[in-house]
Amino acid sequence: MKKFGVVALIGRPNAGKSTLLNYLMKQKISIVSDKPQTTRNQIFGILTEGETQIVFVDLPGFHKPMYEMNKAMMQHVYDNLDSCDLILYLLDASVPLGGGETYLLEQLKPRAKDVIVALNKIDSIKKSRVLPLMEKLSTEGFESVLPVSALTGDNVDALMALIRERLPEGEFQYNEEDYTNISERFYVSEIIREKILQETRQEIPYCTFVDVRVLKEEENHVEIMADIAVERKSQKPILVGKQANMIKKIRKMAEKELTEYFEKPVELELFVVVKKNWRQKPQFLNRFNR
Ligand SMILES: Nc1nc2c(ncn2[C@@H]2O[C@H](COP(=O)(O)OP(=O)(O)OP(=O)(O)O)[C@@H](O)[C@H]2O)c(=O)[nH]1
Ligand SMILES: [Mg+2]
Repeated sequence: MKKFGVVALIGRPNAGKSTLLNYLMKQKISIVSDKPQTTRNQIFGILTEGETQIVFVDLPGFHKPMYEMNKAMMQHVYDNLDSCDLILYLLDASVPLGGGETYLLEQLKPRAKDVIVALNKIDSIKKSRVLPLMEKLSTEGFESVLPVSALTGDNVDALMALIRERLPEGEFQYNEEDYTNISERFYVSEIIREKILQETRQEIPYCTFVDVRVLKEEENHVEIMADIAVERKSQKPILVGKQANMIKKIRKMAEKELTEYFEKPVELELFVVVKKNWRQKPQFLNRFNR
């Protein structure tokens, strides 16, 4: 008897959804950073093991949208909440329960029976904090609650067992060798964006957008040219840095990781361009399948 199901990863920004996706998939699919709102699209990790196929959908963190871009991000969340078979709700147990989290909990209550709650980051907290949280969630109607660490993998096996058990019966919807919905070009743009997120601060991580214009894989090397768009002229010198130090560092870091990914030397050229207020223009989003 085959099982197939779509599991949506829902949670506040920074809860560890992408970290967990990568852990479950045993490979990097989705970028991670210590800044909120890292993930902007819906990114599938398709896990086929024996008679079971699970589509984990990594999603943007649940937040109040201020720009058109953020509205599109939240639309992915709502679409998946409606259509998925199971909701894997990641709650960062290392920070106090805030207003945003409580709001999200309320949104999930009507589907509480389809929700598995993963109390994440237990590697960084005292055990005594977990029990009261579990009790609170259970009084709110969430029956399946598991403390985990997406970073160390602690208890993730138990989480997987629970997911498998709750998965509906059904035929596989993807080929067994498929493991994601994103294109190589999109992955490359995300790796570059990850380095920007790691290296820059204040508004720069949020106002940048990466567009890979050239991706040419030759026999012995890979040539990549990418634009990094910022929203205003004044942001350009910040991203470039003194004597171009910032952009050079971003390039080196991305080149290193992409060289490992392609298993051959990568030459990366980055161009910082201004695309005025692009976050208000939805056409810049959803380019991940080309
Ligand atoms: N200590 C600890 N840190 C974690 C754990 N899981 C994730 N993190 C860290 O939390 C931060 C956010 O992780 P992400 O996986 O990017 O979080 P996300 O939920 O995908 O965030 P958005 O894409 O912004 O919604 C990163 O610095 C991770 O290293 C965990 O189990 N323990
Ligand atoms: Mg993420």
